[in-house]
Amino acid sequence: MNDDLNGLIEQAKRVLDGNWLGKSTKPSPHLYPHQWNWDSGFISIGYASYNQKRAQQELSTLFNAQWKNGMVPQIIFNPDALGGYFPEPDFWQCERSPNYPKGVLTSGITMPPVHAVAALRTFNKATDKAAAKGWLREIYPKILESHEYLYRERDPLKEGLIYIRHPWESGLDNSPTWDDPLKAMKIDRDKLPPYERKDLKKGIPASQRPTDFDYDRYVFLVDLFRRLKYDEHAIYQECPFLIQDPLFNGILSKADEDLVEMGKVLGEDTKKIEEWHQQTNRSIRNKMWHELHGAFDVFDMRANEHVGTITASGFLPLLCGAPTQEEAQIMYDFLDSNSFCPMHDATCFSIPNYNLEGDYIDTKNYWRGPVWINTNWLLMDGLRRYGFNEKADNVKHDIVDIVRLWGFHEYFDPFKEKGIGYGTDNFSWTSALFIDAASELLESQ
Ligand code: 9WN
Repeated sequence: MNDDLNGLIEQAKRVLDGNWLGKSTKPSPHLYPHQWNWDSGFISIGYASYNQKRAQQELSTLFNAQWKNGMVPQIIFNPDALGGYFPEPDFWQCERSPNYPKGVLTSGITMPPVHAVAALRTFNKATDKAAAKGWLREIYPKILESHEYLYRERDPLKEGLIYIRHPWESGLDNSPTWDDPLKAMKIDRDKLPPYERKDLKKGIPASQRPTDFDYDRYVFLVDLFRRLKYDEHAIYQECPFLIQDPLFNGILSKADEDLVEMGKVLGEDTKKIEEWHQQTNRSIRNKMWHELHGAFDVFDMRANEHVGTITASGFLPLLCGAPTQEEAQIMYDFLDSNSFCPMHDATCFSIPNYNLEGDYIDTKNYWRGPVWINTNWLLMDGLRRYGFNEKADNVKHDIVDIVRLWGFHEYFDPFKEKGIGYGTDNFSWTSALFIDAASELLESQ
């Protein structure tokens, strides 16, 4: 078993080497040929356990593309790989914004802010602490600025809750949660700018990707942003998709906590960040708790109501300590039920991204039911925070086993009998987080 795991860790490192672009890592060889925001966070967590220099470089390269208003873009385009993905810089037209940074090519939206979590982990794993502290001093103010951007520009009600304005910002593009908000958007297909999907030309079945209905709405939103020159105030007035998401806010609040830790290492005043964390936790608890479902739910700011479609994202606030112990227990009972694959059930892997008994379950379609390693890695920490250690260990073992059995895929079928991974192969965050989880397992033996 140990030989097996050591061999697989070496294989995972080779996947990351293959996706290494010189200063950052692309998510996969063909489907995603550029640098992605939260992917880089997860990738650096993998590097942190064996290559401190790369872990730092991954995050530093991402923050070199930070916008002047502090936003960390969703994609930093690789100029040598243009033409293989949609949408690319010619479509985003981000130069219309006065905030667009010089010398880089980026998209005009952001993603869940995992970077403080990744940076703290990178620092904590460093053996040469003095050198790592030098890097921390450089990255800390940049991550702080990115949180400032979110609280300043994306929290109009000053609740400590950030809204996302595009499903791509959630990182969970076609989650069933977005179905109703996307359906409620009134768009005129004839007025959409012409576009061609590239994702369906990479050998992945269309049934495992978002639909054309989804893409029309993704494109509508990008077109709106560029017409509004990426002005956040104007976007807030006009954007039909404005969502407060428990995954995004749960990660932000955890990242606040880790930013405070980083600030303390550097002797900085962290009072403001502590207040952000407290307020975000309070508001997640007060505004996002769904009594009926026993989990946190997305709040649609346009419809002014909960969406009511619970996915595994509804458990993410365990990570930042938002729920009370009593609420956490209610969530746990739901999470460890047939809905999300209970422990000791030999037929499935935990934790599928969407309720296995839900109305829209599709276990091979992207964010509509498969198991994803990144969200599970975060949930593992959330479970541990509330003392659900056996379940956390179960999630860790499943991360390792699913990769051992089916390889470094992007996402996986939750049912063991299917025996299959989906999406692209040689996926970077699957490899990186496998390295992290498998190394910890080996160390604990
Ligand atoms: C759009 C890169 C990204 C991930 C997202 C995942 C997918 C992109 C796409 O790939 O989204 O951002 O083109 O489908 O949904 O979480 O960051 O791996």
